[in-house]
Amino acid sequence: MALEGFKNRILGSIGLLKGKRKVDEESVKDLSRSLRRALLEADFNVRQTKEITERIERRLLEDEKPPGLKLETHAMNLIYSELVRILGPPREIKPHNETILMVGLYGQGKTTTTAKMADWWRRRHGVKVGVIEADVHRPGAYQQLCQLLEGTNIEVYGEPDEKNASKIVKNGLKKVGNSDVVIIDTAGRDSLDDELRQELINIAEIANATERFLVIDAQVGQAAGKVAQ
Ligand SMILES: Nc1nc2c(ncn2[C@@H]2O[C@H](COP(=O)(O)OP(=O)(O)OP(=O)(O)O)[C@@H](O)[C@H]2O)c(=O)[nH]1
Ligand SMILES: [Mg+2]
Repeated sequence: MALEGFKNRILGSIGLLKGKRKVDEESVKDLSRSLRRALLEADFNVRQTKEITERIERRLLEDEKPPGLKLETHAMNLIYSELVRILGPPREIKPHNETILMVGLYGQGKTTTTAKMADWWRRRHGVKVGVIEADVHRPGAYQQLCQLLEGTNIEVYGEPDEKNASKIVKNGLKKVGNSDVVIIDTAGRDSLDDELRQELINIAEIANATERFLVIDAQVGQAAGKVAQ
């Protein structure tokens, strides 16, 4: 697994500080070099890699290590906070009157994420969640979603024999639209072709979604930018 490799490379970089009680410039440079290699191998952008490693170098040398914390743990916290920082600030989504449209390329995890999020909201916030399966291309998509949500009281709306996704969304909203959170799963393709694009535009119009979630495999690397565009 590429992500497993990335994790091990980061742990290996931090391991360079093992046994040290204070940072010195040389070990910080070693760590930075090792980390840079790990990020580039994980297909991070070159400019971003430079920025991250320079910030970590600087913070390791300048930030005060909290007392009682091992140097390695301190470095791990710094790396974690820098990686999270590039994701941007978090945004809370209130589980009330939300309609979420799941989009993305073929086989990226849209249906699985739809089910996971639906069940998460139900358990975490105790709100009513309804899901609509609007993928008319993947055989068995409706059954897949039903199976993933088996044993929960989440209502899954689908019309396995209907070929018009917009129609399913329209009917689905009538059926489960009064839920606190409605999640709509859509079809994916190898690349966004015009037909799918139009289908998505139509669905988006009908769904009037409050959020659109783009689902991308975590191993996709820099190609994610193109998909998002
Ligand atoms: N390891 C891992 N596998 C996942 C994850 N999410 C989904 N998968 C697997 O990836 C495969 C595709 O997941 P789906 O949820 O069917 O993807 P999709 O985007 O709905 O696919 P299409 O409907 O065919 O476009 C399945 O075998 C899932 O079990 C995840 O977070 N981690
Ligand atoms: Mg799917």
